[in-house]
Amino acid sequence: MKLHESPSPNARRVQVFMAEKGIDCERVPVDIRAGENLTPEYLAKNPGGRVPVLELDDGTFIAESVAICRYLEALHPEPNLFGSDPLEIATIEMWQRRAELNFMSEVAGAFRNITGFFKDRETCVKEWGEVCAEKAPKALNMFDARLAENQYLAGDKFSNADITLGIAIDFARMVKVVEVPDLPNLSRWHAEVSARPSFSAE
Ligand SMILES: N[C@@H](CCC(=O)N[C@@H](CS)C(=O)NCC(=O)O)C(=O)O
Repeated sequence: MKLHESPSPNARRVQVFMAEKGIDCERVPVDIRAGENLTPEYLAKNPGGRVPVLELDDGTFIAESVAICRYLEALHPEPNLFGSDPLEIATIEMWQRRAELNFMSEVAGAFRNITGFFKDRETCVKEWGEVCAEKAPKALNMFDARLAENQYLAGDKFSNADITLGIAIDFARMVKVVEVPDLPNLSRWHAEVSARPSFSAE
């Protein structure tokens, strides 16, 4: 098994997930800045042209960070990160999707459109980036309220939802295009998840 990756938030979601599970595999660096992910060779692995991609020993390719993590969870069910009973599975999925759709996607929209980081391959609209940058911090209030009553997003158990939001916040802080407000419950939770050894994994 090989993980095609780059220093990027979506690849990091798989890196942290694997570290939580104690899984390791060969890593294949992909230089997305130089457009290695857009070559015909790479597009044959993932027609979506993004990282990460997991290559299986039989030559199968799995793209999409959540699909990769679900595959790994099915192979290595413990520690469980996607839930183990119907309600827990749905709760983790709900918070995972909220983290991805309401915050991570907005941060990505702000980053891509304001900085023009990928302007060699897409049209960047600065005004749209600014709309995303304005929406992203507002979404954090929903997570802060949830974390006032719960240790983790899905309840008392660390899950894939925490990985998505934690990494999206780290990325927002790193690229500095989205303000991350200092909300008390979110800050308490972020300090806790950041202290997990998996959050330092590469
Ligand atoms: N939904 C995909 C998103 C993957 C994605 O957007 N990856 C970024 C890095 S974080 C990428 O490959 N960007 C290169 C590009 O846009 O050309 C997933 O979860 O894996």
